[in-house]
Amino acid sequence: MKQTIKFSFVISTLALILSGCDKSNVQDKELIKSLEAKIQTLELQMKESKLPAATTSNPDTIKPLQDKIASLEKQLADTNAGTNDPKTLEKVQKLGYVQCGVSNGLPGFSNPNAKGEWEGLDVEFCQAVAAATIGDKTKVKYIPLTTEERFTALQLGEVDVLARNTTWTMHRDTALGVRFTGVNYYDGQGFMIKKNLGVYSATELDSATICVQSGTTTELNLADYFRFREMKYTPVIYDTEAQAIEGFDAGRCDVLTTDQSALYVFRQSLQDPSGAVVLPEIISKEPLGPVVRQGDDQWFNIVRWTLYTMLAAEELGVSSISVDDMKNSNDPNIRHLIGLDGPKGKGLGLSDDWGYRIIKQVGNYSESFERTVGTNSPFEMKRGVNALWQDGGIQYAPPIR
Ligand SMILES: N[C@@H](CCC(=O)N[C@@H](CS)C(=O)NCC(=O)O)C(=O)O
Repeated sequence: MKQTIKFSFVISTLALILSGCDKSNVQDKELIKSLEAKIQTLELQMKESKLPAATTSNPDTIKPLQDKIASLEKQLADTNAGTNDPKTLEKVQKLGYVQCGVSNGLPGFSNPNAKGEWEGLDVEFCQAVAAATIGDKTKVKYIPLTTEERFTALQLGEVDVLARNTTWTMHRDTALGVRFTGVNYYDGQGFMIKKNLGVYSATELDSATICVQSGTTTELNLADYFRFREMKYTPVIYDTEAQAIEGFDAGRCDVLTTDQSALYVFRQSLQDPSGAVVLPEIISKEPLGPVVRQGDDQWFNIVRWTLYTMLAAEELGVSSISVDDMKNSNDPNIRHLIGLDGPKGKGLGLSDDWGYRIIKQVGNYSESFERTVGTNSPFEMKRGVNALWQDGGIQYAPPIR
């Protein structure tokens, strides 16, 4: 009884803080939503009387909530102090490098290799932006960011572009002072389980303990999925994916959930990869793409059309190897792509060969995909929906003309 009162007190205190936050025009409602999801889960557990007695007074349960509130308050203060520099291109060219926000380490997307060099699909996208704007793909400063830090870092100008397996959602695109420029990987949320759990479908996960990373769409989708199906689960929430994987590997949860591409990557880092399996269900849409600050249309256009240039180059069969020969091409689309004919670079504030530089130095989308996550990488991911529209996928670039 005493524990129930204490638990109710925690919930009502959190609710009070959250409603207070709402009134003060909080930008990051996403954090609030994740707190609300957590509260709902806790309430559900209490209602069902399934909450282990130790959990209510366990600081491990309360601490993540307190940390989230502190992080929310800091973001509020930071956002109010934040400035929106409308001249990102000028700043980047003056500095001589692009500040690119990446993950702390997600092999295939953004991860330092044995030599400490960053590599991956998102990393190559940062390099493409540097090739377009500075003329040298190596001129990138990689800034690793946690899921919780990423939007604040962008808002505050600590990074010029965020290329960090970040899902494009309406809330993020409209309420956080940031804008998504496109999708460089169409993903979806999945579940990985230990084989000995004897489960073959996500629909059998009632009462499971699930490791999940905080500040992600993953956490929110998880709460929705279980609530909608009237299933129960116990979340084990971590700040970084490394901790979540370790928790899963050490048996602190039955299930690990995140973007499905990442599950296949993480599976390889387990002590016994063959003892874990990724379930077939995809429970959400996770279109991952590069993000910029709101308020600088020129920079938004540069980042967006960098992605489209890589896609259009694949569509037109122009690669890092063939691009020099293509200077002799009579194909009007190729001539537009590499800046021989209009629209050239003026509208973006760049020199006319900006597209050529991206393709020559980094390559087209297919080259980058296969090298980092696809058939020429250890991950061997199929293009699937990330194939071009003409090959049965949904990747599509508007005309460059
Ligand atoms: N796409 C989701 C999830 C992003 C996410 O956090 N993914 C994890 C696992 S794929 C991650 O980036 N881990 C690496 C890290 O924490 O640095 C989102 O945007 O919220």
